[in-house]
Amino acid sequence: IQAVFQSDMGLLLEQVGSGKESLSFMKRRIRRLSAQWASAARRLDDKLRNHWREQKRVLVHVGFLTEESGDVFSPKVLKGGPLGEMVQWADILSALHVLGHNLKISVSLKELHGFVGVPPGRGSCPLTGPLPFDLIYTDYHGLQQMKQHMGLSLKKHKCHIRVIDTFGTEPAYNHEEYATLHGYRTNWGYWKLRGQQYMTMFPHTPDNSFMGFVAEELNETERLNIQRNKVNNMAVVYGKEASMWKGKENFLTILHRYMEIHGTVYYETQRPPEVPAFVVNHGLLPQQELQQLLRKAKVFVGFGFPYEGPAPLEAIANGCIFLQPKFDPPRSSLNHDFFRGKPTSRKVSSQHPYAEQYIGRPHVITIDFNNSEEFESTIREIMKINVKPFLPYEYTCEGMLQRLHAYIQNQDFCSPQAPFPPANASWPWQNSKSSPFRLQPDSSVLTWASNGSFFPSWPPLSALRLLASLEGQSCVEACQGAGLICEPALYRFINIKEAFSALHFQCEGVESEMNHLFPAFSAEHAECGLQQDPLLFSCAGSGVGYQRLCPCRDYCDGQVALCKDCL
Ligand code: U2F
Repeated sequence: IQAVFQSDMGLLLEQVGSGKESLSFMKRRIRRLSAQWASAARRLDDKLRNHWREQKRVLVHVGFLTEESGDVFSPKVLKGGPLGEMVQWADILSALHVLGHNLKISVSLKELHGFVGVPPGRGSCPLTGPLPFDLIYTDYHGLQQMKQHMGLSLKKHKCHIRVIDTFGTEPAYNHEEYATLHGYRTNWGYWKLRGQQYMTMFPHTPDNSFMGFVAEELNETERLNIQRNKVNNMAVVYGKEASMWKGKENFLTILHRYMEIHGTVYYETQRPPEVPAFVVNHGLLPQQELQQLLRKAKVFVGFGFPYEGPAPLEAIANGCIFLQPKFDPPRSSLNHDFFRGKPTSRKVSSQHPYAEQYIGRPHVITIDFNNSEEFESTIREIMKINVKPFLPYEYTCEGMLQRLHAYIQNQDFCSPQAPFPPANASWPWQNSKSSPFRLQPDSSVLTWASNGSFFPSWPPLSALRLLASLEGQSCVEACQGAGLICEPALYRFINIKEAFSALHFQCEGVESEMNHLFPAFSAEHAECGLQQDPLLFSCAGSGVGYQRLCPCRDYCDGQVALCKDCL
């Protein structure tokens, strides 16, 4: 069946159900953004004119909202607790619905049982017949529940699953035996899904797929009005929970010398002691009213927590400058409590690395907050500069629809992934002994010699750009350095001896090993290491003495998840 764009949200709102604050929050959001989704759908429909879009049977099981997982988020919706996750799930549901897929939603075990055909009751009764869904979107809690309640059959149906995973999961943590042997074991990882079955909130690591969410979009009149009505000396502080303000008196005092400070901190009866008297505290606001406040404010100030939430994008979209602290040294699961136990060793360089790296000045200013003079001079600078509202395309409704559409129609984790050459095979797909790579004129990057169209692959092989990292560098960094992005789906094409010779590495020996840094060249013994287990292909990761082989690709302006040949 062909999927048809759907702009009426009525059916979706019915399906979401009620009875929980979290569901009401999501429904309010779906309603509020419905016009924006509808016009995005029209635009994308125009662009995709001739594309056949297969309608998929989709189950969305939101594990963290189930009573069985403790549902710690719902009671905090009106009290300053995390809303980012709900923002994202509301947008995922909206996007799937608008794309016209056949959607079922579950927020309890009972509903899950109903949908996957397992009768409610005690014990686990494995699903034996075919899975009645093409795709299942869930989270780590939901995955656990499905394992318990679908029993062994989960293994059989694993390739249909997508895990919404805020901070991301790196391949070394995802591979159970490898993680256990090499110290990457956590409470979350070890499911042995393909890395790109995990979908993140920001494009954290290319090892995962970037799902994202959306922010409010403005029309031309609104943009002009915002720019006209900006209040130069008005600041909003990022942080809806009093604890996020703790110990910040110093900055607040400096900021207050120049600006009127507003906050949206939740409180019950009295002003929380962490929030000084000179701050205009509005209490936790509905999303819509927060937007109004951001439209007037000149600057949105982060004090270090929460990490990587949606609010800074909303602020920037409403014409604020986002001022945030740099983390030096960067924080990660290796050195910081909040990230400890998360299945990634990604280094978080500031409160919001996406804002820092993908948006940057003039919309985002990242500085050392320990330096009060720099903080103060930056405030003065901010009062002088004018910025326009800005929203990266990937965070617009059209951008999210385009990306999700591309994933749904192209990502396939169920078919066997040929070709994966055995360690000692030489270039196996052509009769010629010559290298499959060619150096493009004026470039240090190798590209695939033939057009590659005869290898089923998405992203297509034509997007592949091969390069070697510097010693001790990850492929994330190496590709970035060349203005490209690492593409794990293309590793299987470069895990061959010929890739080393194309890059002029002289291998004294070639070995094949389970090592998340491989394929890589080890300078010490001039050893070339090939990857033995495709599950360990990883863009993240670096090791002293290793120069890694990296499959990079280009990306569309404002849509890093998609290469230029991807659509
Ligand atoms: C992040 O979670 P948070 O929910 O704390 O992230 P924020 O960026 O603060 O805001 C999320 C939403 O809350 C809304 C605002 C944002 O869309 O419009 N909001 C509001 O409705 N009223 C207000 O007065 C203030 C904000 C992240 F998203 C999570 O994944 C992490 O778990 C968490 C911890 O790092 O940070």
